[in-house]
Amino acid sequence: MQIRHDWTVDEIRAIYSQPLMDLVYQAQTTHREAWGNNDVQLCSLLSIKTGGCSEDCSYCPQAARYNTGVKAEALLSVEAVLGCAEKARDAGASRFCMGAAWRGPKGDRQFDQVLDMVRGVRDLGMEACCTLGMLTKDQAEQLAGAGLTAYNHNIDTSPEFYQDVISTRTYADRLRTLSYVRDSGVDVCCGGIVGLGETVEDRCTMLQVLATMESHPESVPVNALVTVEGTPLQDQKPVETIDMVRMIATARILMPKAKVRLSAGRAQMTDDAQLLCMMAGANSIFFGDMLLTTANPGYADDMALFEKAGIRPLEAHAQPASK
Ligand code: SAM
Ligand code: DTB
Ligand code: SF4
Repeated sequence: MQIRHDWTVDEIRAIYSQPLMDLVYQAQTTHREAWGNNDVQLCSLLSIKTGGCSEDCSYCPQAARYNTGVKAEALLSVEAVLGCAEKARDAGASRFCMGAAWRGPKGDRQFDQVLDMVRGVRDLGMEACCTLGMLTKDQAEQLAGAGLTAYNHNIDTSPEFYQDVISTRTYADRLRTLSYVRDSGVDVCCGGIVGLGETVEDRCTMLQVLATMESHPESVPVNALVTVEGTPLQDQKPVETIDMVRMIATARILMPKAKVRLSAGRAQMTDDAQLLCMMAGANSIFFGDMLLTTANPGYADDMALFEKAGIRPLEAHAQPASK
């Protein structure tokens, strides 16, 4: 199948805004052609370093400057993290994602600990993913050397809206880290958030940034804003299901071979809404009771949903069917 990297915002807006049934049909058709199955990747997410972050991302409960009730904690030990990873593997996770509330890794000692975590997760037979904030070229290469499968670093929204959401770093900073990750040979996991107060134009522009990268990200997380009291975005109105479906379907059509992840916000959605997102092309989720600091649906509920819908977990290192 033809993979395009020259999408215009006009084309993307036309896809995003078409009648919902046509959009879902197009997305589902693309999904079947690219993936040849309806398996869904199960990723386990662990906060290895919680709270106390120096950045001012206006959605985030972990920014030190907002009073959200999230306490700053130290980096977890390698043993503690690998214990969680083993449990996640036994529960069916094929990917283990480790998140740190950092602007970027600082200090060699802590970074070395993270490298040990990555090696340990790979030794357990799982894919390993990290999200540690901004990286230097050297850090990206060291993560690659430790066997990291993917690095998560979101652009969150459009370049135009970005500075309304975050002031302590720039869009260019984000893109630089992403290029270091790409060049290191580690897979890129990059997406954004719906519900920050952005326009449809911002959403389409964000998707254009992703879909015109020289290589599309291997994973595209689509998060629905989880409103947390104490953050500047605490009073945003809940994201409508139809907006998540449009965003996921459009991402699927533009980037057929990416794993499109229905990420934050599932705990606030009904089962039916989640299934609609999967029908629109989402083929990855975080499972387990917690995201980083907020709730996720329970394990038993997720397994019951998969069972009822006949959805199987995607195997580790699965590739799209069409080359
Ligand atoms: N500190 C690192 C960074 O910002 O890159 C890694 C962790 S950060 C929590 C990872 C991503 O989680 C953010 O880029 C954002 O897209 C998402 N996120 C954080 N808080 C969220 C919220 N309240 N609702 C939805 N997504 C959120
Ligand atoms: C991503 O795109 N979503 C995840 C993961 N990457 C690291 C994080 C969601 C965080 C939701 C808010 C919280 O639990 O703190
Ligand atoms: Fe820090 Fe990441 Fe939260 Fe921003 S999103 S405040 S960088 S933890």
